[in-house]
Amino acid sequence: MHVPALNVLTQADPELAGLIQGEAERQHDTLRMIASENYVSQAVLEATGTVLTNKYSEGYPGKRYYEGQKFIDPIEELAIARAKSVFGVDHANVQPYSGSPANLAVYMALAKPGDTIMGMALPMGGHLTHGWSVSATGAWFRAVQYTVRREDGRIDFDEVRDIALRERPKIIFSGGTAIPRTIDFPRFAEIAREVDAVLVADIAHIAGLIAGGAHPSPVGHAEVISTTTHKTLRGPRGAMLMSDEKHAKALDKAVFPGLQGGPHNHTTAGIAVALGEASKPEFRTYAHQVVANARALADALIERGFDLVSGGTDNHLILLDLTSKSIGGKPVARALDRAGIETNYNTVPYDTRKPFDPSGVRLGTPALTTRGLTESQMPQVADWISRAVDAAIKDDEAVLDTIAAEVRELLAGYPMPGWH
Ligand code: DSN
Repeated sequence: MHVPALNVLTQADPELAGLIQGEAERQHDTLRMIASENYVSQAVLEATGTVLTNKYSEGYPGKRYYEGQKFIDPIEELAIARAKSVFGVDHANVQPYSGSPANLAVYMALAKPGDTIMGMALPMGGHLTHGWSVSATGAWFRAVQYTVRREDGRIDFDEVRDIALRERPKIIFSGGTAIPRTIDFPRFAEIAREVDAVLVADIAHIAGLIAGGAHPSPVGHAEVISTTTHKTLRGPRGAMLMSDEKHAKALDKAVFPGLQGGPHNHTTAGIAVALGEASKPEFRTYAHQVVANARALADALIERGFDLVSGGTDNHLILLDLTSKSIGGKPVARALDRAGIETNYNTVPYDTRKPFDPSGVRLGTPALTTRGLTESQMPQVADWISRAVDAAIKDDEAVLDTIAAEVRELLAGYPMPGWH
């Protein structure tokens, strides 16, 4: 049963309530390994499902365009204060609706259409909004892109520096969506300084690891930091922009009135709760466990003959390269899903297959860590993945169903926030 209970919704709209119950049960019974997903706490669920959704609050605390902000202002101030304290920054804006709008606000604050901007290419592990051609950021700016080395899947800082010196970008984005290694923010900052660019750290994937001390912080290196709040940070779906005082005003103006209307106050409250949780010692334990689990899983997968991009992981994420298995990422992700293991197919650097059926599968350990799994279960997880890949190659659905039952049996012993 969903927690908090859906008693009234079940009466008012049984069809919808049934779908929500179904999704909650699915989340309970599945080994959720999409690297960008997690389980929020019941406290975060409660805060986001409140009357705060009823309220319009264009503007910022103390400077709103609508009356009735007696409780909304302190809620947003609390979220801001907690973001500043957890990440050690001068300024935080907690209003961006999600990661892509947050990054758009960065462009609006720091550049003009047509300016040169630089980011990691999407197939190398970057994000759409770091200048990839199909994104507005690739269409409206002159985007130049850096890659990773073919030999070891790591960022080639000589190449980053060469491109930066040649192209003189206004903004350099560091970070991405499929980077299994520690991001060297000081090295990026050195290059940005040399070409007089603003370094932006997009820490969406690793924000929780940074908050918990399991990944180095970009603070003091990147002038602007952008993050979502729902990945390793374990808050509701939303985003934040953080910076030194120098960029504070421009970022705020870009978010509102530049790009958005009223902030989603129920989300702001959920972010405040999640940041409160992230400041506790238990969160540090969780963040380090996420990394320990990913390392243990990477080792167990390598032992079972899998190739991993960059040969392993330093964070929460593993990129399986299935090239040597003569099967694509898409059929494997589908087979894993039937086996109760939720992942996503993903391009690998220098992929020879098409983006809709690439050679990789991305795995992450944040959600299973929140459920309470530790290193001791990772060989079992690797075993299931290995059996599911073999079953996908042989088209053996019975094996996938057997694995799904084993997954359900294991997870029955690990409570899920939001389900009882
Ligand atoms: N969709 C996110 C991810 O899965 O990494 C990035 O925006």
